[in-house]
Amino acid sequence: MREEQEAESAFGKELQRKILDRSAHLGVIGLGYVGLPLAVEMARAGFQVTGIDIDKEKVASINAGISYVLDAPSDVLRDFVSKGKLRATHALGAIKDLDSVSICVPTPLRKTKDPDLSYVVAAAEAVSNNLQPGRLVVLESTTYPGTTQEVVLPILEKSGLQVGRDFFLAYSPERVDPGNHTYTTRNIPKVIGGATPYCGKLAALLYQHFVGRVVPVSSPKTAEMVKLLENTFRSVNIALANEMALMCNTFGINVWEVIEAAQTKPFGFMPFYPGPGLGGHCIPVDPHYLTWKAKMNGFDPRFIELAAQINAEMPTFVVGRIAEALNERQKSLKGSKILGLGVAYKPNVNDMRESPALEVLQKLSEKGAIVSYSDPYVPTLELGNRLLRSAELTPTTLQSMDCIVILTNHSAFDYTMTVTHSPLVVDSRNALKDHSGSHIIRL
Ligand code: SAJ
Repeated sequence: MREEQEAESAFGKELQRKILDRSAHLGVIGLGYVGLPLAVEMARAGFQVTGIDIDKEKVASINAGISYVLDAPSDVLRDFVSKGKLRATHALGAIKDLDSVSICVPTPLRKTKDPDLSYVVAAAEAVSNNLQPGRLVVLESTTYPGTTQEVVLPILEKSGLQVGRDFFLAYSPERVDPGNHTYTTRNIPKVIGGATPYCGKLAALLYQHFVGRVVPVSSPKTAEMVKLLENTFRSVNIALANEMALMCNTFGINVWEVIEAAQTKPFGFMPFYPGPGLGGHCIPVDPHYLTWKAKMNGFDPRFIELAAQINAEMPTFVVGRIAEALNERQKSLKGSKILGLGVAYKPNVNDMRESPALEVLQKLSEKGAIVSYSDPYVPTLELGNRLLRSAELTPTTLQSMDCIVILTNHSAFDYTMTVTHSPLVVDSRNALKDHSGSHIIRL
């Protein structure tokens, strides 16, 4: 036993030395909104960094010092690239030379709403094929509890190397909030769970060089569950806000006024807001990873699934409110000209992934409405088999519509002009909280 422990510490000590003297060559697989800022922070901490991505355009862009990620500005990226501290490649063989690899690849859902780990498995296979003794592997992609130990670890041990002795494995959930300038990769606390205590120690030793605070937990599956709690917490609370909106609608109560007043409670309350549904690549997806695994373990996560159902109903509810409002004005949905104001999944971003605005516009179109949209962040939009272009927001455009529906409340919009020149506005985001008028219909 003593000898084996020595073997472990021999490889571990070598890695520790390289981390402490910053001679370690660090790698990041997946150079998106998580991986690229992480690679930049590693380079900023003084390490040699190699980013790996299958997208040759991303690789070329990085090596030209041109960033495509808001949170990793080009001037910062260019500085590290020009100094030779950061480079990108699509060659998986580069993994062989790396002392650590952080895996930051997508974990989407299949059409069946089941987890799609194909990117994680591909990355783990690539690491396994190039694994050398003394290496550290950290999975960062959001996934269900058990992925690191049940899926990734067996793949890595196909190399013949043993975790905790020959190589080291940990899970550390990404917590990036794209476009958030207050909380960044560098100052967001980082939860880390090692496949063995020593793995966790080594991963924490490395990460504390480029994140402000490391939060060690007892295992990878604990760390995986932490992230899913964080995002499922949002999903169920947004669902509560949405159900309150549906209820207030039957009571003739302004749900936004209720939430604003409830928010004056200085403790024990946190505001969430109703809307046209859940968008983005995290909140609509992550709870499905958790519920899928729970059901595999024979547990029925009724509450979380019900929340997802309520959120999924919101696009239909918004379409219903538009139909009611037009009907009050002796108009039908069919043939009415309806403009969607804001289509990105949340304010002031250009990200369309899972945006509920798409579903609202698609449903309106299917019911025969003549649909258009205006969003300064989204120049074109595929709706079914049509390609729409963002309309310029002018008084003439607004006056030519039968209804405007506010789906995403970008700060850039001129809401006074919208209220003044629109014949009817359905506001699903309380963007018009400072305006009044019988032609304003709130969720
Ligand atoms: N939404 C509501 N009502 C709310 C809050 C959000 O309808 O009260 C909608 C948004 O419009 C959007 C969706 O939910 O369509 C998701 O919004 P989000 O605010 O959760 O933003 P995301 O998807 O960018 O979530 C990310 C997450 N970050 C990570 O997973 C690392 C999440 O954990 C963050 O808490 C969140 O950003 C944040 O706080 O901004």
